[in-house]
Amino acid sequence: MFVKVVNPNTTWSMTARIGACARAVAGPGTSVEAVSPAMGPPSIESHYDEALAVPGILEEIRKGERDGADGYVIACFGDPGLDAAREIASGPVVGIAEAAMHTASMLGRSFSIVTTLGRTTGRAWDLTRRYGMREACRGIHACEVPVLALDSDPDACKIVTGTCLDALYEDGSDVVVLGCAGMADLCARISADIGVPVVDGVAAATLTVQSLVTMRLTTGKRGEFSAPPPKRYSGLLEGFTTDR
Ligand code: 5HY
Repeated sequence: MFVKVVNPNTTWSMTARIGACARAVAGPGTSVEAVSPAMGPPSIESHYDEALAVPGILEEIRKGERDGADGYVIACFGDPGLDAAREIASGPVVGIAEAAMHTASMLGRSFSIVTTLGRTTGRAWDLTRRYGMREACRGIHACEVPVLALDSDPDACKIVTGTCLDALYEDGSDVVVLGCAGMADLCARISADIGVPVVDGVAAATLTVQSLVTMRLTTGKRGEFSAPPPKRYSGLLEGFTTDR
C-alpha cells in the first residue's frame, strides 16, 4: 500500500522528520511518501497561513490520485483542507489532530493538548468540538515555541516537556496529545520523561490510514464528500478547474 503524507507547510526539513516518524510505524507492506506543497507558508501559525496552505494541499492530493496513493495524511494539527481533500481523494484522508484525539480518547478519561503558539489554541478547541472530543479534552496549552523553532531551538524539547507536565497537573488529565507535526520526533523522549502516554498525530494518522486501507474502507462518496461539482476557477486558481 502507498500512503502519502502531506506536510502542508513548505519546510522540507520538517517534512523529512515527519516522513521518518511515519515510516517508523508503517507496516512492511506500506510505503510512505512525505511531501511539502510547491506553494504555501513555511509554517502554519495563523488562520491566514492555514487558508493559504489549502491550495497546495489539494494539489498534492491531485498528484497522489495520479500516482495511485491508497490514502493520505494531512500532517498539520489544524487539519487544514481535510474536508476538501476528502472530496477529491479516492482513498481515506486523515488529519493528525483527528487521529491523535481519537487515539488519546482510547487511553484515558481525558487528555490535554500541548501545541505551539497560543493564537492557534482556538482552532484546536474548534476541532475538539468538530470531532466530538470537547468533553474528553480537559485543556489546550501553548508552549510558545514557534513551529520552525521546534527543530532549531536546542531547548525546544525541554520547553515542550515542561508545558506537558504543567498541562497534566492543571487539567488532571491522563494523556497528552502533541499539537504540532513538528513535535512528532520528540514524542518518545517526552513520554519517557513525563511517564504518561503521549500521542503523536503523525504516527496515529499514518496507522489509521493503514488500518482503513487494510479494511478496504474509505470516505463515503454518496453525499457531502462526493466529487465537487465541475467548475472553472479564475486567476491564480485557474489550474484547479474541475471541468470534467
Ligand atoms: C503543524 N503548524 O502541525 C501546525 C502546528 C500549529 O506548520 N504544522 C504547522 O501550531 O498549528
